[in-house]
Amino acid sequence: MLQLPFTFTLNQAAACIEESTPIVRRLSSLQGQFFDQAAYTATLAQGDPVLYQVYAVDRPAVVGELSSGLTILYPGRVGDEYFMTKGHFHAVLETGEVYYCLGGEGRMVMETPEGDWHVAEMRPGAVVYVPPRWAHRSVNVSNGEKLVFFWVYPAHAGHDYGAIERQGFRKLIVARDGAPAVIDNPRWLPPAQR
Ligand code: M6P
Ligand code: ZN
Repeated sequence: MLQLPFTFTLNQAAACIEESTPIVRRLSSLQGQFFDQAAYTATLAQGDPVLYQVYAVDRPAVVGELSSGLTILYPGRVGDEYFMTKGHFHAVLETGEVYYCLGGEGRMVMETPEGDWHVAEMRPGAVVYVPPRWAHRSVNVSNGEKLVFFWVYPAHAGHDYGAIERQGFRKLIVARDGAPAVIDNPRWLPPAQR
């Protein structure tokens, strides 16, 4: 069937896509992901804060289509660990993604199934290219600012949360002396030991 071109409005001042209703992810949906379990329980007990909102412009999950959208990741911490997205591999592993940072300061934590890892900086104007096979998670390391970024990926890629839900990413981003630092995740095991 003929696909018709269309336009949507990314409203940067309002940090939204005007035609889209956001998906809201709260702290409770990241159970087991923050390394300081006591801090997680304490933060959850004070209410279940919104960590991020995703304005998606979804397209049919077929080869050739592109889904895109805008994510707003709020500032905050659970213990020393900054607010972050769940993170995922693509269900179709051989698919990549592009992220264009519009506001705030963040890190993109990435890793492959073999355990290679990379941390990229996100700041306004930075475009992070996530190659096929790399899981990705965004982290807001700013001091009270929203991290805002636009993303595009192949619409048939899908999301695979399993491996990340089980043991998280190899690296964590935490505050050390007021600045973001990359540390090892003690729960992470190399592929041969899983
Ligand atoms: C990005 C995109 C989306 C994704 C969203 C939230 O902006 O990659 O596809 O859904 O982040 O991340 P997650 O699904 O890991 O919670
Ligand atoms: Zn993705």
